[in-house]
Amino acid sequence: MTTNQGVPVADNQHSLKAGLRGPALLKDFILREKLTHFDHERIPERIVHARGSAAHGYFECYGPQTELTSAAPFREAGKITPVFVRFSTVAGERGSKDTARDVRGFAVKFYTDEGNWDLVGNNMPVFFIQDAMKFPDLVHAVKPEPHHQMPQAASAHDTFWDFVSLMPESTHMLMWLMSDRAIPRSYRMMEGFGVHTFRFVNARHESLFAKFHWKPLQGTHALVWDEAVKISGCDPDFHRRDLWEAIESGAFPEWELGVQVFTEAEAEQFSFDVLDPTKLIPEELVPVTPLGRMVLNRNPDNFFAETEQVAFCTAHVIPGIDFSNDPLLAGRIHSYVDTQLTRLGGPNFHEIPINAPIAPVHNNQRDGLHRQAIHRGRVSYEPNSLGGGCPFQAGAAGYVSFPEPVQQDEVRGKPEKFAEHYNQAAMFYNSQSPVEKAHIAAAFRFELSKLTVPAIRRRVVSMLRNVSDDLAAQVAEGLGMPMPDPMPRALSEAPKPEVDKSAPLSMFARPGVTGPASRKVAIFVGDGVDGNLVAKAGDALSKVGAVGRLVGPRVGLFTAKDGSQIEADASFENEPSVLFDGVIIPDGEGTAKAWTRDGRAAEFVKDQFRHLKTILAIGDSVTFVEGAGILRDEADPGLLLLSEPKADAFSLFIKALARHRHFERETDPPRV
Ligand code: HDD
Repeated sequence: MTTNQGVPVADNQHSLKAGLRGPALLKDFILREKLTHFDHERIPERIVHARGSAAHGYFECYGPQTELTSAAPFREAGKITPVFVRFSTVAGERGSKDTARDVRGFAVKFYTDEGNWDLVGNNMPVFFIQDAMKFPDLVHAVKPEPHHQMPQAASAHDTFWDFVSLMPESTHMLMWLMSDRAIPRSYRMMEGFGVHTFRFVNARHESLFAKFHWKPLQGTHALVWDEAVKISGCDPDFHRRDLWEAIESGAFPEWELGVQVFTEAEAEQFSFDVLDPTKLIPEELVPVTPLGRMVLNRNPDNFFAETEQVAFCTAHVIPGIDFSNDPLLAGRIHSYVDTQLTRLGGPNFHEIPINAPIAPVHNNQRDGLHRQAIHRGRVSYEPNSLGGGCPFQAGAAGYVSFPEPVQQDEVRGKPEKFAEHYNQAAMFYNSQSPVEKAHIAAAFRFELSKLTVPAIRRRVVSMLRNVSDDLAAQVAEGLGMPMPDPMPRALSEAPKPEVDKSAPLSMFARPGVTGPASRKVAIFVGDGVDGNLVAKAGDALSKVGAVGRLVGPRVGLFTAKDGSQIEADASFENEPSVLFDGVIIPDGEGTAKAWTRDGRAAEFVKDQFRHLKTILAIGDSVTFVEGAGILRDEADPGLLLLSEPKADAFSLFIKALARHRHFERETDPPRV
């Protein structure tokens, strides 16, 4: 052990004192260095997206896309570009819970051989506002209210709904936020979107518009709200842990990157404006072209050095990628560097290892706080002759902005199509399955029930009347209020949308291909349990890549029916039901009796049932499950109550587990 000056430390346990019981001495440079450094360990957290988790990986190109773009990652089949990806919630502080109802950030840094490209997106393809001018207001409204700093990591409060109900352009995004997209099961099970329209530019400087999509191989899956609330208490790190454990265990999460490409002329024909970030382009209108796949295969070595210090920025583009005139994007191009100057303490944060490009850096920028590079020689200007003219400009081989003609009056305002706010909100709602629609209504009911100002509730429901009277009526009923009149529309005649319903907008459109792999299953254990069944259950799960954990009334050793010892990994107390995707309750007379007397065991299976998970109970355990109020229902494929240990018990369980949840079972209010 040494000091920061490299001096060996003899004793790291005791400060220097004048005698064993005497006063500590100011000249103790070792103590002072240690405390001073510690005092400065925290840096400001991100103003938004403070809570996040990240991983390393790579992007692999499917094939050359040089007709579309000269961007380095898309030049040839099999080309590998390293990436670092940070997922986040938006509103909560750095230590807040993972499972809040919120948008999730999906930020990807591509370390390409022509510099870093950051695709700083979200798990929703649209945004709340159309202009960066409104961003500080939006964030002030959603953050904890300034007089008492409540609530943390939640949009269910007056100021958020006050703002958005006065901002009809947020209607479409509110539909996404109230949908199950806002409570993902895992970061691995979310889509990602670049949101804005970007430009692809090819080597001939021809440009097409581009919208980016990340599609998860794991499928898009969500929590249910009651589960999300309970997870916040028992594991606020739920998503962080899930990502970490999946990567550690080799279940590397994977996404396909695709792009919607279209011409400016096509864009002009659309009923909406492609520069408006509150609108998406239905895949029926412009299909998604797959470009390659991204695999996350390495956890960071140090959270602070990598996940915390990483600095994403929409201005980080490479040759082949350019901006559109989306006014929200314009503000972002400024905002990210600006915030990082403060957050990372100066202009040299590009030298922090996680931010440093793998492409070499040569320029005449010098000095500044925390400069790491040691520039040699006397030349730091261009043009020069003393340095042999170096570094040279790259000319046409460098970044050349797309020469978009600009010939208009300077104005503050927006194009007419931006003023249509409800077509796509309605398209989103109409594209949802009945289950998803019910969850949207329940989410509005919950969020609005938390408001203290009835006028704000009325305003939101009046907004919803422009989306769906059916939805508005359900929300009004849930709040015990009469239906208000619809909110007046800005446009008397809305353009007719090309698409009323778009199948990919439902989460059910993408169940994924990895099935039960990486899903967590509790296997109940206790004294007298059938050890043979416990072992078989564990084997069956690991064969399909699912994770079985032995859960008992306490951790530690239990004696199975045949006298062998079984060690529980977790207890009903320290890993309750919400942390598992399914439960297997093996046979065992004594065990079933003990579980019947244990309220925590009953609560465990009730929550499994309520949260629509797969339950397998065998033999005596069936009595325990039924005693908890869960009645046999042959039509429920996720409720396997077997009086005998049938040979196909575990394969039936795994098949049911792969369905993620059994929504047929759901009632509002819940039955148990
Ligand atoms: Fe932003 C962070 C995504 C609009 C200003 N934003 C941030 C992060 C993500 C997004 C994923 C976290 C990156 C990380 O993990 O470090 N932001 C979006 C998306 C938007 C969006 C998809 C709309 C399409 N953002 C937006 C606007 C502004 C900002 C309009 C300001 C004008 N965003 C910021 C910021 C942050 C940030 C203040 C906070 C910390 C940071 O940048 O590094 O600059």
